[in-house]
Amino acid sequence: MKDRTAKDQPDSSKPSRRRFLKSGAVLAGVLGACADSGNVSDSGPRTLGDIPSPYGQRSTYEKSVRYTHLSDTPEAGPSRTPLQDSYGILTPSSLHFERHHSGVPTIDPSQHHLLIHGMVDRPLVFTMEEILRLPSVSRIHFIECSGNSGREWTTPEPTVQRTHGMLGCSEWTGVSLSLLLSEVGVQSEAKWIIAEGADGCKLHRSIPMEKAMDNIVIAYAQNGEAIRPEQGYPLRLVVPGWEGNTHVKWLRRIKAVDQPYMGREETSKYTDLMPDGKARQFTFVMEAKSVITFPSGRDKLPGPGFYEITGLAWSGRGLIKSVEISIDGGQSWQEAQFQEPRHPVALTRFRLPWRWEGQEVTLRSRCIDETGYVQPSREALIEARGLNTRYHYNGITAWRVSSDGSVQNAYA
Ligand SMILES: Nc1nc2c(c(=O)[nH]1)N[C@H]1C(S)=C(S)[C@@H](COP(=O)(O)O)O[C@H]1N2
Ligand SMILES: [Mo]
Repeated sequence: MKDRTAKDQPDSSKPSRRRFLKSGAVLAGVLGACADSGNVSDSGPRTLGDIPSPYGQRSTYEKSVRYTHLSDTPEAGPSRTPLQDSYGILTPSSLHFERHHSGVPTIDPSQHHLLIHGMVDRPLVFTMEEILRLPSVSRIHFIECSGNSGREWTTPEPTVQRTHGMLGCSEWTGVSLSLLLSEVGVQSEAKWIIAEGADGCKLHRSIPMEKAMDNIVIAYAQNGEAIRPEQGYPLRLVVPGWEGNTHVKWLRRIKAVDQPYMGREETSKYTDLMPDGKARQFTFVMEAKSVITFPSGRDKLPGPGFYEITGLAWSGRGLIKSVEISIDGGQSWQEAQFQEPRHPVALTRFRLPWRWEGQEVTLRSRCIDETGYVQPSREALIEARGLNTRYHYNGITAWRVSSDGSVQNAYA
């Protein structure tokens, strides 16, 4: 059985939960399949195990991995988080999706610098040692590539790792960008910053000064240790709630300027071509989205009985306020329970106990964020935005459970 803390327990005052408990013997299907304890032998050899090791490894029995589908330019290809195997809200750093435009550079932190210049009173160069001495902040935030779920517009994919895996959530630690900007003294004509990475393509993005002064973190740590090379070692931007591309990795330069640079990543890429032929630009915020991670595409339910439907919801605009689940093709919806505490602009775990009777069903999740924004259906999203773009897909996902227990993307 899973170990649950008191906080993690569903709120028993919720009517849906009460109804469910009243229906009785909910765990019968699961517990019936467990061997009775009389069959467990205690006569195995009493040998010594392994000695302590300097850096941890997971059990050799655990096989969950990032998914990659590499092209002719593998250094530019993404890898995807195995969301189907995820628990709770944090993504293990070793399984966090990767997206690089020119491969992962190897950077010696003793040689790395961060330059802040442009329209500022006192341009400064920081060494890593200096950055590590400054006041720090830690925050839990998701990062989602705006190309995540991009194939759901036209050619939906079979598994949740492939539909939603360009998504991760970590505890990020670093220095507030606003602190460094106040140290250098930003001039009043400076309306944007350009953030630049130290990788081969020197990836750069223009970010409005208002956001730069708000809540951006210059992060050097992820989940309690130094950021991994794939995630931007030794320094990256974390831009809460904004599309992944703005979270510039291997950060080496910030320039205060009076207008956006119109670089590749904000003109040719990461713009959204609308049905009328005009493109939306600087669509930074990742709108509310949710997906059921179990059961999900290519799972196979062993038979009728108890299951916990679970998944993730998130919004670039703050807290997730509610998640509803439909098991009847979108006709009726019931409230899921949250893992608490919830964090703004972070993955939020939801759960709903469910008894599958063995019939064909279609499972959907729909979230609402604290601004009142409701995750749209796939049909409504396509109606509003057309099919010209691959970015910012946040429509509802539907998983069809067939009577043999196999699960498929209902839109595939
Ligand atoms: N310097 C640099 N920063 C970068 C990129 C890059 O190629 N180079 N890719 C961006 C994109 S498109 C995304 S979605 C995120 C992915 O972050 P991750 O690889 O840590 O998951 O990093 C962004 N930052
Ligand atoms: Mo991205």
